[in-house]
Amino acid sequence: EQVRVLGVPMDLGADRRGVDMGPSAIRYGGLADQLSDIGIDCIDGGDIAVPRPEERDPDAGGLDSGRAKFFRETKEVCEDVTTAVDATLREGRFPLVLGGDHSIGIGTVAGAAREDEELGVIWFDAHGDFNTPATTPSGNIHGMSLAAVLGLGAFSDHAWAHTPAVSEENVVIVGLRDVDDGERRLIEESDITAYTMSDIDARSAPAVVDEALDIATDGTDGIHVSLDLDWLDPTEAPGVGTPVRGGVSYREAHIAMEYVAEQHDQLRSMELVEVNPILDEHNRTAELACELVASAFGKRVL
Ligand code: DIR
Ligand code: MN
Ligand code: MN
Ligand code: MN
Repeated sequence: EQVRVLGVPMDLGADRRGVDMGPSAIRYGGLADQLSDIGIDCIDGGDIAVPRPEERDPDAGGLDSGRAKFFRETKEVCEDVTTAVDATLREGRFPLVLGGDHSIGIGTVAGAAREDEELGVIWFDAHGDFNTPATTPSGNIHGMSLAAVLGLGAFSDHAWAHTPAVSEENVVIVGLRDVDDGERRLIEESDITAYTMSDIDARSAPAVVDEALDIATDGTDGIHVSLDLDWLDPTEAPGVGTPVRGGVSYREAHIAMEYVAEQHDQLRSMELVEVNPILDEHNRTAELACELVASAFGKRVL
């Protein structure tokens, strides 16, 4: 199996500037070496072009109701991501997408989905990313990407965003601890499963991740793993756009990825998002992201 890396230096979906440097930081953090050390061949597909926010008007439109900054540009970038991920799968390669903010997940999931197949999704994140243009407090699409995938709110009118191959029953959020009010209602009304940090505290990370994998693989033809580095505690991953204290530990993150590796046959695509080297300490968040990828691809001590 060959992994194809796709960088998406996207920061139009988030306020904090610096996540556009995530793909560089992760490559510099040793991604290719981590993979080759465990015998996985890795080719680099380069970066997808992303417009600079300074050259665009965030409210130029494209959306009939509600608010979503850089909606048009996000659509353009996500369509390119979808095309690249889809082409990678058709070549028989594994797409590993490097963000960029989490708005790119809309494009990655759409590219990972196959016609007449069901796709499960595990979203490791401190946040729900379940706002819609009607509930968003920020207008930032990175806080709406999972809702977009499921076609909630105004996203239902936009085929580039909504991926019908993903059913709410096969979507799992793991590590939730920062949710907006409108978003909370949407999560509760939906059929997705959301494991909060309290669930992880009470039941352990392995128990929760084991169940998450069961849900995402139940009746599906493959799964997509979306890893927002703010899932981890900021003491381990300070270099993220929106850090929230109380996240998973270094060890919990590794065992979670080791459990993902055990379902490797089901794993179709993966993405690493929200790495922000400007806020980091000597690139340690990007380096940790590379280590976690290695665990997800089967790296073991013995
Ligand atoms: C917040 C922040 N819920 C929003 N979301 C973040 O703007 O919708 N997602 N940071 O990663
Ligand atoms: Mn996120
Ligand atoms: Mn997040
Ligand atoms: Mn749907």
